[in-house]
Amino acid sequence: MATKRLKAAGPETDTGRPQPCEPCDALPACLERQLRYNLCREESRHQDLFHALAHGVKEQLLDSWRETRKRDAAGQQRQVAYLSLEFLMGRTLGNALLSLGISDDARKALLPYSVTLEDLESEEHDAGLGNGGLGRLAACFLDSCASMDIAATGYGIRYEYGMFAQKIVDGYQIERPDRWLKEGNPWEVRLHGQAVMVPFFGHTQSYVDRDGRRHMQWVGTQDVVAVPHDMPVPGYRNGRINTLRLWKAEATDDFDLEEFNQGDYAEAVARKNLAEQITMVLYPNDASENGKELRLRQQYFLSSASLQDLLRRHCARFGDNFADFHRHNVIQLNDTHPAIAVPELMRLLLDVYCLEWDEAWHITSHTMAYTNHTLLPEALECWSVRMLGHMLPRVLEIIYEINARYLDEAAHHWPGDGEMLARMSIIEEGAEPRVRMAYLAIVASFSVNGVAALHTELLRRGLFKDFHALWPHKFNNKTNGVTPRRWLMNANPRLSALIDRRLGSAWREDLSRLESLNAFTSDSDFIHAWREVKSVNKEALAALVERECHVQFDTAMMFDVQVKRIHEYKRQLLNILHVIHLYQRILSGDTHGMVPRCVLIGGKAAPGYAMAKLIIKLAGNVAHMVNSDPHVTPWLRFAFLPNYNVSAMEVIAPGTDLSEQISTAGKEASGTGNMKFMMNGALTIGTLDGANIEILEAVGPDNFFLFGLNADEVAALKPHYRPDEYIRHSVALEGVIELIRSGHFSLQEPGIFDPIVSAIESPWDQWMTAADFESYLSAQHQAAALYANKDAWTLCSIRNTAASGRFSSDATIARYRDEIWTGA
Ligand code: B1N
Repeated sequence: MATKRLKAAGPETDTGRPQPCEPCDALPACLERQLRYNLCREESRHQDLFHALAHGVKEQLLDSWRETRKRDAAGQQRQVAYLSLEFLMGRTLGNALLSLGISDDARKALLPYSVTLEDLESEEHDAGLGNGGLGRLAACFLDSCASMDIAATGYGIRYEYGMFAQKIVDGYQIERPDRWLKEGNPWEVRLHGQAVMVPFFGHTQSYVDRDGRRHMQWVGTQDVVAVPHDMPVPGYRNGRINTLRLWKAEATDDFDLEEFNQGDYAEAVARKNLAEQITMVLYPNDASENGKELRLRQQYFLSSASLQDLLRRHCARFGDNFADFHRHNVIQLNDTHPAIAVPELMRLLLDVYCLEWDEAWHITSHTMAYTNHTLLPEALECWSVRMLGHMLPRVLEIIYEINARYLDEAAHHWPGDGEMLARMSIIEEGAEPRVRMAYLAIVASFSVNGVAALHTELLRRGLFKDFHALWPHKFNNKTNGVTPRRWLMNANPRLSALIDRRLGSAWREDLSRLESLNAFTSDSDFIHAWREVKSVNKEALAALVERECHVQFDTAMMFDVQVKRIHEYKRQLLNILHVIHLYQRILSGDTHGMVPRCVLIGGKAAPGYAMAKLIIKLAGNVAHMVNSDPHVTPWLRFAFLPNYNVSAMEVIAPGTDLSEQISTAGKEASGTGNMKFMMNGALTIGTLDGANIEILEAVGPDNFFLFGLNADEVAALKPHYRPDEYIRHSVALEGVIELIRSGHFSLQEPGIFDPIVSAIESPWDQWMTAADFESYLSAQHQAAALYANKDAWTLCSIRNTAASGRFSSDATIARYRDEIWTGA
């Protein structure tokens, strides 16, 4: 049998480590002991001190962590397994101290070492195990589950190399490997005793058991060991410590004996590498499919290891009785990336635990819930049948069986409609047949959700409309949210303290209470204090920009910011065109109605995405021209921030005045950066896309700069889009395009921006940059006019924070809990 169940786990602690400290008055002693006995250093670098403190804080967690595990193992709560190829956790220290309520103790403990807590916090490497919004959402959800006392486990991959580090050389993006583990990860606990085996390759065969029942088995497999590395996820001051379980791939010790005996010992050992490749690197593509064999191996590795873990826990409590498995467990699939878990759960129930098909299907289809995160066709995963048949032969057989049975059901609904059935089949037929992973996920899930109201509506009306006709009850919306612990309390302690002074601290447990801030909008002291906080936060952001971009931002100017992955649909280009337009106006002496601005763009391009990389180059070249002209800089400064990541955002969001959320309507499923900015009192300039629509609704049109076509208008315009007409009717756009075409920004490399000009002018430009340009300009004009009135702007800023409560991920998770996870 391929799937061996390894021996039961030993005690879940790091053996050989010093005993846990007494609660916090012992933190100083604990720190000293860590330095002396664990790190063996007396003279310490900041990095050593960080490790000592982190180990000390982890010790403080261990007891509660164990108790949480014990409580959940015996409890009645349905347990959530959140399966995701990405968890973009960022740093842990500040968040852990906040949740445990021991930040002040940590500060005190550091006094003898003449370093600040902030110094040490900045020593921690970001856990960059994700690309962007999808991975960060998983991290926010874990934080909310722990804080809301929900028994949830995150299951992911412990990539050796996380999201690449971005360097900018001569204006071009260069990718550098992110060896985030090189100095060790103080938070993780390796649990070799709970390793499981994941099978690959081999073939299937049938056999008849003693009772005459026919079964399938998967034999001749090459197995890879999955070793769990657990990270603590502390709840906010509630004693719960949940777990993020990250799997690392290792080779089995029993390598090929024959090879061994033939003297190929070294070869056999060297082959370990093949297995260990699986968890080597995160694929750096955001919102596009990877299609690589190694990526499928990662997906199956995560899915199989996590399911074996769940089944083992279930057996430890209920023996081989699976009838109630779905009442005790729910599996939330973070997009289709772990959707191979559907046939894998069937396989384990059928082949390992010997259930009948109907029972196994009942359990699987009452356990799985699927979240869709994008409508972009290039991101919809399809795996070649050939590849699946080779790598996971038994899994492919099960997919075919699921499809056959489901198509029978669909045929009852649409009798005789063969075309419809071909369209809805999990298998896409053709020269190279493929498995449509989204269809597989929908068929097997009791819940299918989108991530913002518009996005869910477009799923129902468009991409999944046939499935919606068949199973309307499965479809539901869960608008994204962000955790206020990281994104307000920890990132913006000054604003948090100001809010505490006015509202008391109850908002920290219930973010909807921020609405009470609206009562202070005629209190001039408060307005003044609010502006002061923003100003100090802008200084911190200006220092970051100075350090990383060597551009001076002036806090008296408006800080206008767009940070997110670089993608054509997000339209960083539209932002750059606006900068060029301002630049032209300033040079021509027309500054009427302008306010001085500092524009910041940051984000990574997928390494193979040439147009996104060219947009970065354009930003850099425009920034160079803008910043080196002393006639321009009193009005306009422009910087591209390299290596945008979670930690950078913790400085950026609090210091931003204007948040750019300017995607082509219908393309951004939700967005979550938009929520972080709003929470920190930025005003949004944005289209009617994703969660922007709900932000606008929450804060009101007077506190939001709306522009552009809506999703229906974009769809209607598509067949007759004529950008040349928009350009002809816009003096501003014509001027901007001519300036780029003239080579003004590419004197060293003539013609390099031709593809950008062609894209804007193309009738096939899906992102319709030209169509929205004039409307964007007038929204920017309104933003400038409001900014000129400091008090009016500050009032809007307060109203944005006040209305941000509904975008707490606690509110989102409450709905997942009440509408998806409770029941069965
Ligand atoms: O998921 C976020 C949303 O807020 C964003 O609007 C959405 O673009 C993002 C393949 C993706 N959708 N799809 C991905 C990531 C990695 C990958 O390999 C697709 N990311 C999103 C959270 O809901």
